[in-house]
Amino acid sequence: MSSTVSSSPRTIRIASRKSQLALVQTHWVRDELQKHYPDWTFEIQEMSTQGDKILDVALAKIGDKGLFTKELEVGMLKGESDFAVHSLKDLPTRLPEGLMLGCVTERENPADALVLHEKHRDKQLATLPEGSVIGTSSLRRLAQLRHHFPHLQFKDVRGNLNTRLAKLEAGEYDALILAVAGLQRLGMGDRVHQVIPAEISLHAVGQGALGIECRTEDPEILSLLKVLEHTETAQRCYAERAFLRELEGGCQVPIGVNTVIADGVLTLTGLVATLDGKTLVKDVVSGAPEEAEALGVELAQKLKDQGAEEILAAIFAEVQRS
Ligand code: DPM
Repeated sequence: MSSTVSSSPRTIRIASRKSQLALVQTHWVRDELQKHYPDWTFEIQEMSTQGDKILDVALAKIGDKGLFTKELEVGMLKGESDFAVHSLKDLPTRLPEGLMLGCVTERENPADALVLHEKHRDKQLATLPEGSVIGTSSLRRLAQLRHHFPHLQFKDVRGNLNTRLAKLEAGEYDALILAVAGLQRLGMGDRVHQVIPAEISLHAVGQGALGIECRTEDPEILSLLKVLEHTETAQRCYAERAFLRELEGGCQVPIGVNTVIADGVLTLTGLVATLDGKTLVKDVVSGAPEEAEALGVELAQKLKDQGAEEILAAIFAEVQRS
């Protein structure tokens, strides 16, 4: 396969955030590429982003304009690195001029997980005691879980996975909601007490997949990355991202999705919710996986027809005020 890359071996610089999860993901990408291109050299450049530094402000309030990606993007545009590895769900749907999503890797379980405090270990969302405090800073998780479990309370939580788990152990929360994929990649899959089904909570756009961002005008890097592309995941994620882009939603909005490809048909489910969980606008489209982006746009239009834009505008105003 390395025949697609024409020039002689050189040194490739990969930009990554410094968090433990980001580094596990970037090392995986590096190791896979090294297997395909044994004569090339791959170096990892570790960086902090704004999102890693600001830990005392609710995520929803900071907004989403490349919170976890901007510093990496600036480095690529200056030619200091060749590509950047992200959790796809943290990559904005509109990228800076000159950069593109060059590769989407095979997705892990995209669902969310319930992680309980030891004292609740036999419980599930439905059976947690009245008033239990659930830690999440995702408006998407908050809105959908409030809808199904009005007996629970929700409280913001920030910081990396280990910080969050320490806060859970210290008793600040009765449970956390975290992505199954992140826990699994860090070897903490055994902390998952309940995988939350799609009927209860739709996952975030791109959740569970890695997105590799690179320069638009860099065909050599683009063809190098193609060995890691997973076509089905990419089609699903292109549909999800087109849906989110069309709703002008950043990553910090109560928008959830689910995608399935079966018998050559891509089915995309999407939802927009109010923060009190009282209104969920949800619909489904399906069609050819090759038409992924058009399906995303079609679903966004269906939800707009049902009032999605008004819901999102009201939430934006509310978050800015609070
Ligand atoms: C985004 C959200 C969260 C992350 C919002 C959402 C979760 C924030 C929170 C856009 N990015 O999901 O509705 O609950 O406080 C993030 C995680 C991963 C990538 C961690 C997680 C790992 C999983 C993956 C943070 N970004 O969601 O538990 O690769 O998809």
